[in-house]
Amino acid sequence: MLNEQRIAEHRERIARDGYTIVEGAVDEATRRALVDALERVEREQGIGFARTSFEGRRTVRIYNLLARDEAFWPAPLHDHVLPVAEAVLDRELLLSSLSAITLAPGQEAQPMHEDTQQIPLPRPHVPIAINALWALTDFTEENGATRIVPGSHRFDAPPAYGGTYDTIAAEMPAGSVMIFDSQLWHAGGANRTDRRRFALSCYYCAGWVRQQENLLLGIPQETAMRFPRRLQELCGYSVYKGQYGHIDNRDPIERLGRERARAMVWEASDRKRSAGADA
Ligand SMILES: O=C(O)CCC(=O)C(=O)O
Repeated sequence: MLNEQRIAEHRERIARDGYTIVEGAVDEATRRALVDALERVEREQGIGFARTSFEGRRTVRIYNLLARDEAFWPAPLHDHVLPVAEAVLDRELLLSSLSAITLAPGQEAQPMHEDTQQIPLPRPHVPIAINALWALTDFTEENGATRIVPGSHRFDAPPAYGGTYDTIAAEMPAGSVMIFDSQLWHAGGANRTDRRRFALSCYYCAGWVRQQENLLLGIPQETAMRFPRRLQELCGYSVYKGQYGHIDNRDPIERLGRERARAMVWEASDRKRSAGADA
């Protein structure tokens, strides 16, 4: 668990450089279990290489991980990562997607991009999404460590697709997590080794931004019912500021058999007003 000071330091680094690295976030048993689960899901569900140059034709991408194996459920709740994302966005953030990115030998460098460049907001803007890239094997220059342009989250434009830029490799030991503002220019590196580079991408967005994966439809309701409450909220069984995401004026978490977290904004403001009148 990170203390308040460490959380503030990571938040400040993200504001200044666009990214921070939490070393030693994932213990060895968890790291090993996640790699095993990825290999199992890939094998049992017959998942092969992606089919586009962006996703990587020698990269195995596994989307919608929460629906595929319970081993992935704790990841979005990790106490060295979620508090940092909450500090940047706010506690009402959502999980935008949870996927795996496994670079095989021979994978070429990915086109430089930023993760929210499809969103038509003038840059730079307030952080609207935070990506947490979990290094499940060492990330090295040789095996395709993510290439980044430090400070680029403050540039007034995204990179030209496929452009060449001065970058550094975000090298980090296995078990580290790089947390970054979605506006940071970045791309997967080229894997010139003979081993695979395993990573999880645990991507969060502000509670008022559309999620990248449609988790409410992609995860069967009977699976979501078994999640811890906080994971249900992160997936979208929650109402941002008591207003965005309600169903007929009710909290969607009630569909999972839980008590609502709080009143909708309209009810809450009436209550506030009558409390004021009574005072
Ligand atoms: O694999 C990586 O290091 C980064 C991948 C990435 O940025 C993406 O697919 O959006």
